[in-house]
Amino acid sequence: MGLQTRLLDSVGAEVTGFDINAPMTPQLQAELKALWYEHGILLFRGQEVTPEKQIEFSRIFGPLEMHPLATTTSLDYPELFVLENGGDKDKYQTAFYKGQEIVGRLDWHKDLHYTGKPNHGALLRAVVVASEDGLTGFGDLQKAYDALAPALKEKLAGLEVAYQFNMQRRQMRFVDVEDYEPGPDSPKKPSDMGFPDFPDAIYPIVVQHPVTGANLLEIVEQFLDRVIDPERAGMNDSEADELLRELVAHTRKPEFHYFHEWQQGDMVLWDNWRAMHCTSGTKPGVKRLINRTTIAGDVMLGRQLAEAS
Ligand SMILES: O=C(O)CCC(=O)C(=O)O
Ligand SMILES: [Fe+2]
Repeated sequence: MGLQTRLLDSVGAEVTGFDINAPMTPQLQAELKALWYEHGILLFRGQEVTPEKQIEFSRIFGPLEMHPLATTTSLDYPELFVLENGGDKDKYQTAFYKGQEIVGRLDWHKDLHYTGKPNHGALLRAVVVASEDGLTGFGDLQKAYDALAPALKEKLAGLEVAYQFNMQRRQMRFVDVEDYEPGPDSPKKPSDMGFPDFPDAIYPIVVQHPVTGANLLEIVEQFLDRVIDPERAGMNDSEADELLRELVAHTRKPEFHYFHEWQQGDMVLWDNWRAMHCTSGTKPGVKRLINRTTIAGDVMLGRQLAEAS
């Protein structure tokens, strides 16, 4: 058969010559894994996927992680995490952006980043494609690092940042909250969503990818809070905030992004150590269903500051 790739807009690649129902020989598995590390984001189109096939295919990339929230996993397949818009959980995910009511929008993030041990990757498969909107965006933080000016790379070496887990978007320091209003049922504290609380997670601003060794810019705007001991680099707190604003603006550049518009039969696999992601959300009432499998992270990329009080 032979796999081919076609580069997506700026980052990631579409894999063609692939059929999820064909035998996964050891050679094919090795090729797929190599492409995942090479591109960070892989798109497969026109696939006939069952839950069993999705789970089996995802295991090529590593052991799967079960999500701790029973409410979001499939009853029949604990490995499947179900993301749904247009159902009875919409009210918890509804908010207002520039006066528009939107369900399920998520800022740039990495999954489980707030634990210091993000999962290694995930695979999304469209079960029901939204009639409009419902895009998933991916941002390549390896390309973002590579594109930094040499002097800035030097300044970042050895610096650390803290991420503060928070349910309230208004309290996140680096997301864009202008013209944002939470919905009446937006969660206020982790227990509203059945989540435990988490202590701050600390990361080097430049992390080395555990497998490829590539430098990654570990700046993800959701939960980003502060530089640790900025005086070590000769900065006061406001200069450190300014640096973070500059870095967040850098990660928002379209040249590091791919926004996926879903079609039936699509699967997207990403490396959650290397790439951040976000979702546009949908208008209220629009049906959208995605099944996610999660490849467990077996490496601490960051650390936890202390136990949550
Ligand atoms: O619904 C999506 O497009 C992706 C949601 C997400 O952030 C995730 O699956 O981790
Ligand atoms: Fe996510």
